[in-house]
Parts: sequence; structure tokens; C-alpha cells
Amino acid sequence: MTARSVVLGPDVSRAQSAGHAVVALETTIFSELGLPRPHSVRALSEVTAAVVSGGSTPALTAVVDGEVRCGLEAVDQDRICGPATKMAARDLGRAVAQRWAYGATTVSAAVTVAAAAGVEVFATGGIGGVHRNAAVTGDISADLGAIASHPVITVTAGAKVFLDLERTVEHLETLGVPVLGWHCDEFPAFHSPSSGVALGATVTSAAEVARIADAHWQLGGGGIVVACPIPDHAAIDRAVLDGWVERALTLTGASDHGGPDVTPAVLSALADLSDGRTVEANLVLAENNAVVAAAIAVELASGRPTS
Ligand code: PSU
Ligand code: MN
Repeated sequence: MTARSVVLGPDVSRAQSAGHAVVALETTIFSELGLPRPHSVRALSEVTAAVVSGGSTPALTAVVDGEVRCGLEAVDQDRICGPATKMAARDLGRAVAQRWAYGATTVSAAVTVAAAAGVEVFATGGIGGVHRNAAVTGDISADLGAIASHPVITVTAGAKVFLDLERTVEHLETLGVPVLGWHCDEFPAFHSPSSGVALGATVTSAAEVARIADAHWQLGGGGIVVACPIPDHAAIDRAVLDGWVERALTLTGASDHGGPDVTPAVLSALADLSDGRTVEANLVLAENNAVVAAAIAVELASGRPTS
């Protein structure tokens, strides 16, 4: 995909010509597939505001009326927070050719769009990964391969605890993706800061991430993951979380099958079982990731020549 096949929003276009920082965002999290209303509306405003207060321009990614967009300033909130068709990277071409009215990006689609638009930093809540039953179902999120293929930094609160986090980290290693722990040396478990899965790579500043990314890309490297634990005040106790996860996996039948419906179904079951606590945690971690992503984008932009 060439840059011309992505339509830039006005703010994103202005920021890019001025050499200012831009942070790409996925839109599945803000749709009915990611968070229930009114939480989705709050998440959308808090995450975009966090990017702005971090000195960067938010670039929401989606397909709108058959066009791949990077920057949805002109698209109304109802559309972004409404029902959506979930798009992985492989669905982008079909969404354009079939002129979908609205397609929400998952991580794999968002990093693809970001790379095509020349945006180097991307923030999400949590990436997809290797599902616990992958040995049976073969369900490994397309997020991992897409992250590996594009020179974009993905800032994420690890991956959801209902995945196999050890195999997710192993798979990222196989694909050659550096996974940098943000002030931590363990892969975070989304709603909970620690998973017990060691990373062996810790970073403590946005400038350090920017230096690593520049060196990685000069050598032809692809994507980088910055793994950012949920702030303590919103973290959920691991034993409590594990109980909800077991029940959510059973209730949704997720142990027996894979596919794109699994992640939204399990997230929704977790929200019900936890009486909304997982949703609250999701909001806090998504906003925190946006703050970290903005700081990294500002560092990268400061080292780039302006056009
Ligand atoms: N994490 C969330 N909410 C979400 C997702 C992740 O808290 O909605 C979405 C992201 O868009 C991610 C996708 O890219 O789920 C992964 O889906 P799958 O496991 O089907 O690849
Ligand atoms: Mn899947």
C-alpha cells in the first residue's frame, strides 16, 4: 500500500508537514466490539486528549466509506463508538474494494495503516496474541505478524490475560520483534501489571525508546513493542482476575474454537463477571499507553528533519 492510498485527516496532515509528533490509534477498542457505551465515548475522548496533552496529534485509523483513513477528525463520534465490522490487516483491501461504510481497525490493521501513512508510533489497549488453546485451534492473532512487518512502535499494556502470554512473548521473539518493558522486566497482563513472563529488556525513558527504534530501523528492523504495565491504582488482583477469566472462557466456549469473535466475546463476559471493573481498568491503561506513546513520538520527531 502506498501513502497515496491512505487519506490523512487535516490535523495529521498539518502535523506531518510541520514535523510534529503523531500517534496512530486503533478503533476497534472504541467501537461496540471493544467497549460498551458510554465507556467507549469516554475512552475515545480520554485517549485522544492524552495524546494531545503529551504534545502529539492523535490519528484514529479506520475505513470510512471505502477509504482508508489516518485521522478521523471529520468523522462523528457516533460512528466511531457505534457498531463496527472488525478489520484485521488482511481485510483492508476488501473493505476498500467493497466500499465498506465503516470498518474498525484492530492492531494489525492499524499498524499497517500507520506505516503506509508514515506514522511511527501507535498506541492500543492490548495487542492480540497466542490463544491458550492455539495448539488445537491454531488461533494466533494477526497482530503479531503485522507488528513484525511494519516499522512502527506499538505501545501496549502487554496482552490480555486470557491469552497464553508466555507463548505470545515467545512468538514475538521468533518474529524478531524487540519487546521493551516500560519501567518493568515482565510482560504485563493487561488488567494486571505482572504475568511472570520475563522480558530481559527494560527501558526507562521515551528518549531511550527513540534511540533503540532509530538504531533498529537503520538496520532494516520492523516493529517494536513497548510493554507498559497498567498503573497500580487501576490494577486488578491476579487471583481474582484468573477466576473471572476461567469463567469467561467457559461461558463463551472460547476453549473450543478460534476466530475474530473470540476476543470481543471474552472481553464482554469479563466486563459482566467483574461488574465493570475490567472496563474501568481498560480505560485507565489505554489512556496511560497514549501518554507514553505521545512522549515517544515527541522524542522521535525531535530527531527528524522538518520538510
Ligand atoms: N484489547 C481490548 N479490546 C479490544 C482488542 C484488544 O481490550 O477490542 C482488539 C484489538 O483491536 C486487537 C484485537 O487488535 O482485539 C485482537 O483480536 P484477535 O484476537 O481476533 O486477533
Ligand atoms: Mn484470532
